[in-house]
Amino acid sequence: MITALGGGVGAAKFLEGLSEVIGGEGLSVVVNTGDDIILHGLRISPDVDTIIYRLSGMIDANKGWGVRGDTFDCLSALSRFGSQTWFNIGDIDFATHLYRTQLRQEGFTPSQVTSELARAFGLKEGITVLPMTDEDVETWIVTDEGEMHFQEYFVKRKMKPDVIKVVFRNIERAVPAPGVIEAIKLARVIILCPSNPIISIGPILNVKGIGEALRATGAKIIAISPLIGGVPLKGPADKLMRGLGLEVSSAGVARLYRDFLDVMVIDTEDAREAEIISDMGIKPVVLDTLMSDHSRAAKLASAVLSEI
Ligand code: FO1
Repeated sequence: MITALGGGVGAAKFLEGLSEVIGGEGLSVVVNTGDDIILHGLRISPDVDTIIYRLSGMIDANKGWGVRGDTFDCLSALSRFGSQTWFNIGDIDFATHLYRTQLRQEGFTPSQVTSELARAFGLKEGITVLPMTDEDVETWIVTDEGEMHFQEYFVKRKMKPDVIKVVFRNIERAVPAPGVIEAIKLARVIILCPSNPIISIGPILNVKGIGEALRATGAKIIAISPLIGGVPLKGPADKLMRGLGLEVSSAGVARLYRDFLDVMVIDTEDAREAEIISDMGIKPVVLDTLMSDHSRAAKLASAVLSEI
């Protein structure tokens, strides 16, 4: 069995490629839920939904999130009431949030809801999507302009404020969702997807017990850097790393994972960082990591698996 950890557009793209090359082998995906937000009274879980939409072939590939061909009538109708419309929720996407909220109100846990959504969207047998925890955790960014939810910093404020600190609210209460520790223990290989190390992988590693499980597992652990030429294709990884005083490079990402990481995949543009990674006791692997379409994502996934 393969277990992947991740969240965001890069992770979803990679997982689509991975799902094509694993044949009949099982795949468990542990997903960040720190990006979750309540808007219009609805529970939105962007990283879970982005992965489910991608693996079910429904993703809007241009944006990398949301549903292909979705319309935005509900959102524009909401603007009549003065509701906040900076977070672009499409009409089909709204249905997912309505259903999730309904199930949560009926007492179902985030993992039960996620498994129901994966079933409803027809995910391939053998693929299990697990939220990192059943607790409600929220990533907040402390900036020079005040503290704000990650989505407000990223989508509404377009990453303009300077980052001072990142806080995972309620993380102290979070325990791994059912199946997460087993997925880490029983895996043959664990892949940290090309995701933001601070706000996508960071919350997962901060859930009590997950770091210990990664250090204890017999599985080979391999990470793919989300940076190409030292910058992310999308999202604020560089701004967050810089704000937290970390070195913005693939070697800087490897350093964050060094206490459990066996292999670090970096892009050909960052090949000169291989030696620094090797000096950390981590095997560097240089590959073309640009996933401009799904055949390139599948090629990357296949190259990653051949390193095990
Ligand atoms: N990303 C944006 O850049 N702008 C949006 O308006 C936006 C809306 C949105 C709605 C539902 C959803 O599931 C994801 C959405 N995203 C949007 C993506 C999301 O902000 C990020 O990709 C992740 O949270 C980062 O991992």
